[in-house]
Amino acid sequence: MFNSHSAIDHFEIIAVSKFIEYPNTMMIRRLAFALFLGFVGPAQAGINLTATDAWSPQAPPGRMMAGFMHIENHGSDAIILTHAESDQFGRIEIHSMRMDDGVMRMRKLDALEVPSGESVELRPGGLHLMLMQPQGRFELGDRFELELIDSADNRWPVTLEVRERRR
Ligand SMILES: [Cu+2]
Repeated sequence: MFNSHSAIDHFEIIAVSKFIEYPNTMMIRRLAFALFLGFVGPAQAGINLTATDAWSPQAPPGRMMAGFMHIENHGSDAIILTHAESDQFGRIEIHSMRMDDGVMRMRKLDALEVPSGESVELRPGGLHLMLMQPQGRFELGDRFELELIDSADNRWPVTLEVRERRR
């Protein structure tokens, strides 16, 4: 339902829904202003993660796919991502990749820390999401959603776009 929006829109929507319960019109007004500016400023301590430029290289139908994105922690606390979930995939893991005797090897990470104020790059040849057991076919330009999940079970929806595999 948010397909026409960029991934960052989702975070703003989630961030607002977390704070909107407070019966504090000042805070709501401040949030509305932050939204107008396009970001939620440091006035809100705590949890504020964004994932931008999220994409997945096109893969043959039924094969595992990879997810790449730029993740940034704007909050005051470190965030420890543990995995992701999507109704489009049976299972999603966080993987690292390294050269071992001339062979690229992937390893499942149980924790990927994004320190406060820092960012982490998921990119070809490096850290990535391993999207296992795809439930459907994905064509170039298709979009699908997943949720990044941290050790406290906070969830951040991300929309990934299927793009051409980079050479
Ligand atoms: Cu992998």
